[in-house]
Amino acid sequence: DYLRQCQQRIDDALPRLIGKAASEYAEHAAPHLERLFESIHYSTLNGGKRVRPVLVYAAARAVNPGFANDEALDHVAAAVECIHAYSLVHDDLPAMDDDDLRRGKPTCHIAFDEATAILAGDGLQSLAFELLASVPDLADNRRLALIRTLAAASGPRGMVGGQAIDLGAVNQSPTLETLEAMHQLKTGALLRAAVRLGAQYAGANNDQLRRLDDYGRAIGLAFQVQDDILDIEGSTEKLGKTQGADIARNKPTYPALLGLEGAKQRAQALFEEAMAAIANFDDQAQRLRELAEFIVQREH
Ligand code: GRG
Repeated sequence: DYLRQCQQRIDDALPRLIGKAASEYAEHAAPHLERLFESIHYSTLNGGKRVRPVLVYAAARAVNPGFANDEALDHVAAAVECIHAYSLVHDDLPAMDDDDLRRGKPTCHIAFDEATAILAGDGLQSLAFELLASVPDLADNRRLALIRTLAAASGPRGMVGGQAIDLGAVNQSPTLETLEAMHQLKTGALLRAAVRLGAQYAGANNDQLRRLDDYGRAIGLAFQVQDDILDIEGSTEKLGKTQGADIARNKPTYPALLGLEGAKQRAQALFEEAMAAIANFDDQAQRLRELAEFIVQREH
């Protein structure tokens, strides 16, 4: 129920927050600008589990439930989803994974064209930081901390760096350590940042931040392990993409290195690490516990 509630909340907030930017410019815009906004909407408002925004809401709630329902928190949740959407649009490009389908629909460069998809991703990235810079009623030092967290997690020391390692690893045989280092950055950094952003928004102290960071690191990696497992087991959602695409492209995966059972055990161990990290939080962290469970038990 909480997941659905938060998904609804971000699905309502995203068009409001991104649409605002579109309508601000559209009335003066040439058709090309409208096409750009259309591609941005197409890539952001087309479903998705919204795991990262839900983590933002749940982490804020764990630290201080008084902040969790703030409308301002929607800016933070939307910002992280914009970065996620941008990463998927660019990841699907011919120069990267060259995928035709995403969430069961044509990818952005198929529905529009490659140049538009590059711009949609670029635009979503900028929009994310515009959203953080304009979070209402927030002290400047806290706003700056949010911007730094998202920038570090999505840039070359985070997601972009992970993608670079991934590109370099195709047709190689990395060790488990290299695989984990890659995923910590590529997928893990943004999930971890989502937790941190919610916590920072709600004014977490250093001790809370450290524990939540440990939780975020563990579930960030668990998410990827589960993704690899689902890629092998072929969930219905994954049939939209080329099933087993990573394996077909000879990309390293957890089941390839650990076997399917070993990968499942790794996911379970990471789940337990996440739970231990927030063990001394009270009932307010219950949603984070449920989300950790969702991440390792999800079927798509
Ligand atoms: C191109 C800069 C750049 C980065 C790309 C995150 C990433 C880096 C690429 C995504 C590739 C991918 C499919 C990785 C597997 C794990 C993952 C992030 C899956 C997609 O996230 P979900 O399951 O997607 O949260 P939804 O559709 O639910 O939003």
